[in-house]
This record gives sequence, structure tokens and C-alpha cells, in this order.
Amino acid sequence: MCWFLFPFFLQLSEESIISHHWLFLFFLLPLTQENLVAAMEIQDMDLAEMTSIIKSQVILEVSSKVQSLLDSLEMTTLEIAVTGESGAGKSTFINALLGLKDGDPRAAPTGVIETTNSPTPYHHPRLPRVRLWDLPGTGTPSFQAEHYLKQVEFEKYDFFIILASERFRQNHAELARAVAAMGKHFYFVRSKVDQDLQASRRRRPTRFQEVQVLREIEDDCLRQLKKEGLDYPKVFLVSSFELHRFDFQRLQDTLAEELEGHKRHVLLLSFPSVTTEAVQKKKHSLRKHIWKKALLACFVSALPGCPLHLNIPLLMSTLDSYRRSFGLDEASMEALAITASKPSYELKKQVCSTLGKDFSENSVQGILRQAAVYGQVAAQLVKNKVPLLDNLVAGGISFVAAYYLLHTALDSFAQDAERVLVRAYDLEDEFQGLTFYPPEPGFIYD
Ligand SMILES: Nc1nc2c(ncn2[C@@H]2O[C@H](COP(=O)(O)OP(=O)(O)O)[C@@H](O)[C@H]2O)c(=O)[nH]1
Ligand SMILES: [Mg+2]
Repeated sequence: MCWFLFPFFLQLSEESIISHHWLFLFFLLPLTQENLVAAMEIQDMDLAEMTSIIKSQVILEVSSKVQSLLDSLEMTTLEIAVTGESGAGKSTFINALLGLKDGDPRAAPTGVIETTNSPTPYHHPRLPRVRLWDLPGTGTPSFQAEHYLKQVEFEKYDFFIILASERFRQNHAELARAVAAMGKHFYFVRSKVDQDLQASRRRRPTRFQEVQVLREIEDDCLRQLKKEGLDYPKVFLVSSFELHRFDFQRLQDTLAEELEGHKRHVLLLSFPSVTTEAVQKKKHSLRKHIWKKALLACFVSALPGCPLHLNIPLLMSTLDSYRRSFGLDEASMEALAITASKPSYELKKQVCSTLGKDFSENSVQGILRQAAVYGQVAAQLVKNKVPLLDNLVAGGISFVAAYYLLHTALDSFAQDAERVLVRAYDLEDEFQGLTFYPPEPGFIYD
């Protein structure tokens, strides 16, 4: 790889890169076809999926098919019920999941005695079809699980999160059993574990061992649930103030595993990326849909006379949704700075990608122009594998450009997000051994 040549190219203006592109390709020769194609490789799975959609050569037909695939993803709902006793931390947990701070008009009020008997929905700020339902408290003396579930219209939820802080109570088990009997999944979240740890440390400062305390809490919950006849209960220890610690990631993984298709995708997108693992999972989930966005973005280019006329607003809005999904937008970075007690400028310094630093149409156009220069080789590859694509989208070049713009931006945003998390939560130690790519001047570095 001759990455050392890149500083030279960086000094060239974009116009001169285009006009000298023979020279550019000459210098790229050591990278050459094989490497270049590898760098611009279009995933086989994407090509296979595309081929099955592009059976017809009618642009309108293909474009409406692709659009309806994306629509069905966007129409997917996720209804999450959060239940438990009053004061267990339901509203705080909901706000943490939605990334909303206390005082935000969209947030659930916390620390207040519940007075309502009806469930209250809270919409995800980025994904309006994802709703978290703050259910009435379960702690009343006359509590009856079946009656309660009917009252809250249990059928409409995809699954239940039962939250309990401090002691395990009979109501919890009763509710869990009733939820399971009604054919729904429940996940038992033992909340406020930060508080338990603090109390335990105060009680036995010399003998305090975090791992042991956590294990004791988990074992107690499991024992009690099993005693009530629940065979394989799932218990997660969580602190809503420190989602990046304890079992929150395991909770997310378990939920994702047990949901299917679109719902899994939506869940992965809706949960906050509080660990580098979550960032990677989000990235992989988003990646699967890139070809659809790229294809839609380049249908305009099939019009005669505009070989690289891409739908820039569509690309910009897709890129913006990636950015926000990884929490790289201004509001999310500020919120993370508060949660992590770090100055926001320190977190923002970790954002190194071209689009992360300058999210503008100019930057996007610049990357697309570069992609067009390299794209000839890859376009040929695409043409060979999906011949019909060539007729649809002006030599496949614009498709390749859009595909690579989205791919490389997604990768770079994910790297930015990981760097931000590492700095926010001081994960440097855990991160040793994991390599970051060099800072990227343009998409080819990715
Ligand atoms: N230390 C700690 N306190 C929490 C946590 N979650 C909630 N709380 C506090 O517990 C109290 C009740 O929380 P709230 O969300 O209103 O409970 P709800 O009645 O179940 O909705 C509030 O003072 C919260 O700040 C947590 O994870 N850790
Ligand atoms: Mg509440």
C-alpha cells in the first residue's frame, strides 16, 4: 500500500485531481485494480439482493420496489413496556434509553409519585415509531397481575421490561409469570445497582468487592424468580446513570437476539451506543441497507446527459441519520459530555472523519468526485455482476460513488463514535490492542 503518497495528493485541489486523474490513477497503480477493487468492494450479499430486485429494467418499477423495502423498515414499530413499582426508576430508565435529559419537554418526569392508571408513551427522538411506555406502578396492596395487564392492554407491546430496585417483591414474580402466561417476553431489570454498590462499599469498606456484590444481587433475583416457577428468567443489573457499565449491553444483545428482522434493526438503532460493541452492531445493521439508499440516490442519474447526477438531499439526510444514530450530532455530544462529566470540546476533538468535522454538501460532493475517479474499476465489476444495473444507472459509476460514500461515511462515523466513547468513559485500557485506522483525509483511506 502506498499510503505515503497521499499527502502529495492532498495538496492538489479537487479540480486538479479530476484533470490529472490519469496521473492519479498512475500513482494508484501500485494499489491497482485488485487492491482498488478490494478497497471499493461491493458486498456480495448486496449484489445478490440487488440482482433479485432489479429483474425489471423499468426504472420506476425498481425504484418503487426499493422504496417500499425502505418504507417497510421505516414503518416498523417497536412498543416497549416498562413496568415495576413506583420509584423503581422506570421514568429515569426510559429517559436514559431515549437519550433525554431531565427537564427536556419530551422526557418522562422523574422522582414524582405516579398518579395515573394509564400507560404513557414516550417517543424516540429519532425514530418516532419506537415508543417506550411508562406503565403505572405495580406496588399497590391490591395489585393483581392479570387485571393489571388487561388494564394496560398488554397485547400491544412487543415485550416487557420489569424494573425492580432494592428488594425483590412478590409482585415482581407475579407480574413476570402473568406476562409469560400471556405469551409475551419479559426481561427482569434490577435497577439502581450503582446505589447498591455505594451502600455496600460504605457498609464493608475493607471487604468490598464489586463483582461479588453484583453476583449476590443477580443470584438473589434469579433464585426468587425460579422459586416462583419461572424456569429460565433473564436478569440484568443496570444503572440508568451509567448505562455503559453492568448489564445494559447484555440486555440490548438479548433483546436484539430475540426480536426478528426489521424489529431487531429498529431496536439496534434506537438504543444508545454506550459501548464500542454497540457501535459495531449499529454499524452492521445500517450497512445492510446501504445498497437500497445508494440505488435510490442514483436513479436520477439514469436521465440522459447527467452521468453523475445523484440525489444529494437523499444522501445528505441518510448521512445525517447515521451521524445522529452514533450520537455525533451537537445535541447528543453535549448530552454525553454531561453524563460523562467531561468537557464537550474534549469529546468533540475525537471526531476526526472528514464528514464528522465538516458535515456539508461541499464535503459530500468532494468525496463523490473522488469516488467517481476511482469508481470506474468498481463500476465495471458491478456491471459484470449485475448487468441490468448498468442500464439503469449510467454505467454504474454513480451507484458505486453513492455506495462508497455511504459505506465509508458509516465506517468513519463508527470510528469517531468509538473514539468519543473511549474518551468519555476512559476506556483506553480496554481499548489497547484494538487498532484505529489512520485519520482519514478522504474516503479512500477507509
Ligand atoms: N442511583 C440511582 N438512582 C436512580 C436510578 N434510576 C432512578 N433513580 C432515582 O430514583 C428515583 C425514582 O426514579 P423514577 O424514574 O422517577 O422512578 P419511577 O417512579 O419508577 O418512574 C429518582 O430520584 C431517580 O433519580 C439509578 O439507576 N441509580
Ligand atoms: Mg415515573
